[in-house]
Amino acid sequence: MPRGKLIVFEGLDRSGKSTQCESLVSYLSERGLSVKHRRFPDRTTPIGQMINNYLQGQSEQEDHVIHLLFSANRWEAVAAIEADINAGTTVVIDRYYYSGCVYSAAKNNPSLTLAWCRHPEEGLPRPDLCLFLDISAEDAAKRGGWGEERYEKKELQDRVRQLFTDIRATDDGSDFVTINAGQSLEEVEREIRRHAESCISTTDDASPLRRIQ
Ligand code: 2DT
Ligand code: MG
Repeated sequence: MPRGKLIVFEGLDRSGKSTQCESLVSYLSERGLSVKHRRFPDRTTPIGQMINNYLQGQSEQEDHVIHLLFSANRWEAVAAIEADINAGTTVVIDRYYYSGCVYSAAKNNPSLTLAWCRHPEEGLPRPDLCLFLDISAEDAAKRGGWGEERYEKKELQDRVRQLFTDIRATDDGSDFVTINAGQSLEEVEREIRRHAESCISTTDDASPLRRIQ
């Protein structure tokens, strides 16, 4: 049986990730593929609840500590993700380790560099495809604005967008596709489907899932 693929969505808050992620999952399921939808942070686990309290301003965490909790929240899901992929299920994830690196590095804490932030992510399954929904912080804010969560502020979102560019340049980057998220919902959807279909048909089934190195 061909293995499933690992497809992730990345982007700023309000870039349309969640909508497009759901749309892709329905589209692939309707085509008869076995698909599972996940999101990070996964707020349902005990670690995820700590992250949720922090994001909602109900608790404080030292910058390195919250960074490691976000990473731990991915590591606690790895066995299940790998089991799905090995069983032929494609896993589509709303945010992954790129968010993990860039949101922490955007805090401008001198001892929380992008390189430092990336270390705990090494060894995680590498996505077959990362769909980066690119939008400026200004345009994202026009979409009904951000909510009340901790990182939903223009200055931080501006740095996050720049860091997504930086990490793409220094990372492997072969899985990374930038999509102009300022287009209509239908245009964005069409591009995503095209990339996902090409990933599903071209990823060599004999090749195992790679790791983040
Ligand atoms: P959502 O808006 O998607 O629920 O995310 N974040 C996310 C991090 O700082 N590190 C991570 O590893 C991940 C996955 C991005 C909530 C916020 O959490 C940030 C926005
Ligand atoms: Mg959000």
